[in-house]
Amino acid sequence: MKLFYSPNACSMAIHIILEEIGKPYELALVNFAEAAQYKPEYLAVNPKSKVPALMRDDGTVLTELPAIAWYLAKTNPQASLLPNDIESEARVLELLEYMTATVHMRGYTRIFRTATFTPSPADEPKVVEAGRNMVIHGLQILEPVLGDKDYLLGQYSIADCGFFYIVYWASRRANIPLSPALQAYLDRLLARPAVARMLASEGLR
Ligand SMILES: N[C@@H](CCC(=O)N[C@@H](CS)C(=O)NCC(=O)O)C(=O)O
Repeated sequence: MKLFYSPNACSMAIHIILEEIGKPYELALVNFAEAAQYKPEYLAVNPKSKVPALMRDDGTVLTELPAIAWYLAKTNPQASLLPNDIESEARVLELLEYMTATVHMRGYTRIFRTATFTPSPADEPKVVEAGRNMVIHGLQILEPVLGDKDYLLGQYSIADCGFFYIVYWASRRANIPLSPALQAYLDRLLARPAVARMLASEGLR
């Protein structure tokens, strides 16, 4: 299996899952600094120009973070990354969808890719503010799901692998303060060996 990734991108969620599973896999860097995601070599892998993309051993490619996460968890039940009942699976997918489609796409993307949301540089501060408010709202929605548990569903799951980059970016990229409960959650995830290996591999800390 080969993961197409970019350091400090949302592909880190899948990178963590692969580390948790512990089977051999390859990493393929998609260098955003060189706009590699728009070049023919990568378009042949993922015409959507996005990471993550997972190439399976038969050469087929799976895209979209929640779908890849679910696929890896289901095909590696020994890793116990997805509870084995339909209600929990639906809740995990509900969480991953909210993180990626709303908090990431509607929130963080406004903060990190501001110019794509307005033709007017004068409007950019307002776009950033709207993005920050969406992220803060997302964290307010997700914090009570965590409650006083160690992980979102109680047991560690792909939902936590997905939530990692949402809280990590708040802390490390967007300067959005975390509540004590979310800071403790981030610290708990940072202490996991699989997360530490992913960070080291991507040159992060
Ligand atoms: N809906 C996609 C979103 C993936 C996404 O937006 N990835 C970003 C990195 S965090 C990306 O590849 N951006 C490259 C670009 O837009 O040029 C998913 O869930 O996988």
